Formats: sequence, structure tokens, C-alpha cells
Amino acid sequence: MADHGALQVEMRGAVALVTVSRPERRNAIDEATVEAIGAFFQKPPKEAKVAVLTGAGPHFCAGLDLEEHARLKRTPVEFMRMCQRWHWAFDQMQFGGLPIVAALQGAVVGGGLELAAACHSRVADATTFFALPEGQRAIFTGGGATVRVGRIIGPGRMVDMMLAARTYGAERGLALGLCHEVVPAGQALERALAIAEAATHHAPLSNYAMVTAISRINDMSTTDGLFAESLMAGIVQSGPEVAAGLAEFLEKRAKRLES
Ligand code: 1HE
Repeated sequence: MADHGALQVEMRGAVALVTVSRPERRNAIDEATVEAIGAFFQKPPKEAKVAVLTGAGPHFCAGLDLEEHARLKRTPVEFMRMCQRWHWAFDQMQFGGLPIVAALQGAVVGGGLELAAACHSRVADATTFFALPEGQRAIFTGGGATVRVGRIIGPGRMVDMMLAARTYGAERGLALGLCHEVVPAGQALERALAIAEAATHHAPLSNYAMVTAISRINDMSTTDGLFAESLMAGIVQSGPEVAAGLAEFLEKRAKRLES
């Protein structure tokens, strides 16, 4: 188990299990934690093919560390610069090329939802709830929610979610795309690890394309997006696993797709 400040990292085969570990603060994110997250995903261990991200204890993450925020009395420019460090850190996650499966439980709120939204696949257990309580703390989202959460649930619903101070439970979150699967209480980590382990068997270039190209292409015009897709597909096609992957199917050795 490697210790990166508030981040604990444990290799489980080719899966890096990354745990935000400040349970006494409900895994609230302070400056050191955001730097540790960015540094880890900027340069993950070479042997890691997929990561699972979770939080220690009954809550995934309570968002911005409000105690540190109150203590530092950040000026507008200081807060803007802090938000830009969050953007940098979460960009390393979303666009860094390492697939990340989030295991969610309890509170996934404020910056905690921003952290989850930078992951590529999200498994929630039945205790999970989602909220953006920034308005209730007299602040505004600053860790990427306007972009990432806005794109998942739509800007109109995000405005309403904040203005009406809504909390969505796990099943509602599933319907909205805030999570992709709901499992019984206490089983999110086990299921996230299983998804991650299975994904380690994909060709590395296929995984890289999934987690880097799709969201970028969705920021492009139609013609640019289609061109970028063809380029990405051409590069993935150059991978050494392509012939073996196709032969497995053609020789009827591949696992069948199930409905
Ligand atoms: C914290 C934080 C925090 C808990 N910063 N210390 N985020 C929020 O507005 C969410 C604030 N937190 C909560 O609503 C609740 O703590 C929870 C629903 C997450 C969990 O409730 P519970 O009953 O399990 O724990 P608790 O008793 O409320 O908290 C336990 C301790 O954690 C307590 O400290 P203690 O010294 O009294 O033991 C809390 O003060 C502490 N704690 N959450 C600091 N967030 C880039 S901008 C992003 C903007 C935002 O993220 S705004 C949303 C902030």
C-alpha cells in the first residue's frame, strides 16, 4: 500500500485501487488532496492498466474542505486559482488515458460529485446520494461541475438541482446518468473492481481511445469529430493485439455477448 498523503494506493494485479482517505472529514478535498489526485493520475504506475477510485468510510466524498476554505479566507483570485488546480487534477483523470471506475457510497456531493464525474464508469451502492449544495454554502461549483455534470444531466437540470437544493438517490442518479449501475449497500467496491479487472483484458489502445477520444470528440463539430474518430480508429488498428482479438472471434473462441 503506497501512501500519497490523503490518497492510499494499492495494486490489485493490474488494477490500481485508489482511496481518498480522510474519513474524519468525510473525504473532503483540501489543497493537499487535490494535488495528490492530480499527481497520481498524471503519472500512474506503469503496471496499472485500470484504476478504481473510492472513498474511505461510509461516504465517497463531501466535496470542498469547508474548514480549510473558511480558515484560508481565500480572495476571489485565490479561489479562482484553487479551482484551476481542481480542473488540472480532474483533467488528468478524465483525459490522462487510464480508465477509472468509481465505487460510490453515501455522499457524492459538491466537489465529490465533480470528482466522480471525472471518472469513466460509476458504480453506486444503495446508500449513495448526489447533491450540489454549493448554493447552500454561499459559494459556487468550481471543480468542473458546470462542464462535466452539466453535460451528464443537462444544464437546465443542473440549474434546477442547485436552485431547488435537490438530492438524488442512487436509482434517480442511475436514471440521470450520474451513475451507471446500482448495487446493494456495501457492494460498490467489489463490483467496481470486477469491472476494472475485466477491462484490464482489453487492448490498451482500445481502452485509451475510449477514455480519451469520446469526450473530446463530443466537443468537436460533426465533420471534425468524424475525422478524429477515423484517426483514432486507425491508430487503435495498429495495436499488436488486433490480429489475436479478431481471430478469437472468427475462430469462435470469444465470449458471447449476452442480453
Ligand atoms: C467536513 C466536510 C467538508 C464533513 N469540509 N469538513 N460540501 C458540503 O456542503 C457537504 C458537507 N457535509 C455534509 O453535508 C455531511 O458531513 C455529510 C452528509 C457528507 C456526512 O454527514 P455525517 O453526519 O456522516 O457527518 P458530519 O457529522 O456532518 O461530519 C463529520 C465531520 O466531518 C465533521 O467534523 P467534526 O469535527 O464535527 O467531527 C464535519 O465538519 C466534517 N466534514 N463534510 C470539511 N465538506 C471546487 S468547489 C467545490 C464546492 C463544494 O464542494 S461545496 C459542497 C461542500
